[in-house]
Amino acid sequence: MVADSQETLKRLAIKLHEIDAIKFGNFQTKSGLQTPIYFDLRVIISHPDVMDLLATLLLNFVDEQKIEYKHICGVPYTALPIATLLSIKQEKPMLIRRKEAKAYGTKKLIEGKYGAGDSCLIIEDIITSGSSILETVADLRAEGIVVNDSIVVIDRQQGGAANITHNDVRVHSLFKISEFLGILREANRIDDACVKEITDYVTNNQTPVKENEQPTVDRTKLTYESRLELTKSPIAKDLLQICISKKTNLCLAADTNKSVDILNAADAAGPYICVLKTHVDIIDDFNEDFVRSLQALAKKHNFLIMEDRKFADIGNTVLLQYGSGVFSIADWADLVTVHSLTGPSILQGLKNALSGTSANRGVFLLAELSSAGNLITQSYTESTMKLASTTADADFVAGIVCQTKGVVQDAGLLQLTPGCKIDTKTDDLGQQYNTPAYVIKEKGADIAVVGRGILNAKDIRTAAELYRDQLWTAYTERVN
Ligand code: BMP
Repeated sequence: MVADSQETLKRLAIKLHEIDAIKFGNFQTKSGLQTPIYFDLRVIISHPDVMDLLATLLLNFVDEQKIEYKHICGVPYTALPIATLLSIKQEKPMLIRRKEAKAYGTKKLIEGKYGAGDSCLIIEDIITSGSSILETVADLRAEGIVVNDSIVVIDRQQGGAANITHNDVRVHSLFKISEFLGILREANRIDDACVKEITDYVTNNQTPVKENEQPTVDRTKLTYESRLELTKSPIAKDLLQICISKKTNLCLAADTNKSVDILNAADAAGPYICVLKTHVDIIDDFNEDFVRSLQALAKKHNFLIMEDRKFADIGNTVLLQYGSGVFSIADWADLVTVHSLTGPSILQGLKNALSGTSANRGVFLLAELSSAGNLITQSYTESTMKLASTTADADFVAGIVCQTKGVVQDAGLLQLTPGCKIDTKTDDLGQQYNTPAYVIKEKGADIAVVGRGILNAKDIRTAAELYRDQLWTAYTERVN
């Protein structure tokens, strides 16, 4: 804090002592423990001058800490008036978290106007264990609201801040209890024995860090618009933008052997797809011209190109496979598919191949397969998801290829699901199909892959339009 603020901070500490917002003695906490110091900031509502002082301090504090946020939410109840003050001074809209959902009407837990993906700053008066802040964070996050920062007036230094940080929320405290005691001691309001008693109490009454208890947002209920803010991958953002602007969640698997057939399919289906997926190693006449023509069509119709390469080797080999060779995939494919089998090094290897590329690139990790009798186990799927959530290359992971709703919980990752056909259940080589509505609603796909359902139709354009319509309708019904 700058010198001016330091003086105001001291004034506030002394004022709080004067109005009995801090008491020394023997008190019982919410959890039944004895404490020699008790903060009751509720009393400040009876002292507009203290409220004003606090508001000024918080305003400066938010600016100094350079905290960026769209909404502000006080932890009920004591922090509600404090949040209101800041909301008015900063001209930022408030949110209120109800302690219980209403039994009637909207049944909403969060009051106020917001969208999923919006950021929110939390305000709290005191932290001890951090659990009250975390309850509020949990309810906000369940609505898709992004919570990265919290401000507390007083941190009792009993482990609450570590608990909150552990849940990915930064804690900015106006006072730590030690600073607070220092100010009161300097003003001769308390003696050394009191400072020692409280310091010992704090040291001996620490809350252990609880394991991450974040609830998961139901990704499948969120719109593509709201997911834009939640993804860490720039290419996933690009893809979502395309889905939104073209109203399509259809990926065409252009699995034919002749480049001219792929280009014709791309031009015909182009207006209705968000991604065109290739297997370049099945093309008889693959060449540079084909790639440039496909890129031109991608530009014309605004879709991304995914090479379904299913990389599965050690880091160094995939680096070479991705960045060089006849196909030079990294040059032209916006997205590629990758098996997680090798572990984190496969992502590092692939990323290293991109050193000369400035365009957005990303991968879809395979967590499940659509073919009957495939050998992927539940534990492999879970390990794949763990890799996706813990990798240092999270900005590189656009999504997951899988078949089951619930595999992808992180709303920042896109679920791509192949095995979609309107009128057939299987082919004669183990492929398993489901209808567009089933793939989106029951399997939880964000994007469905359709190959032969479109390619073998009499008219590719009409078939692509039909699949697009059914998939998009299923998505709009899912989120409403
Ligand atoms: P089709 O709709 O014609 O069955 O094509 C499905 C496409 O999706 C193929 O390109 C296939 O390689 C791919 N795919 C799949 O079918 N199942 C998976 O689990 C993963 C895939 O990439």
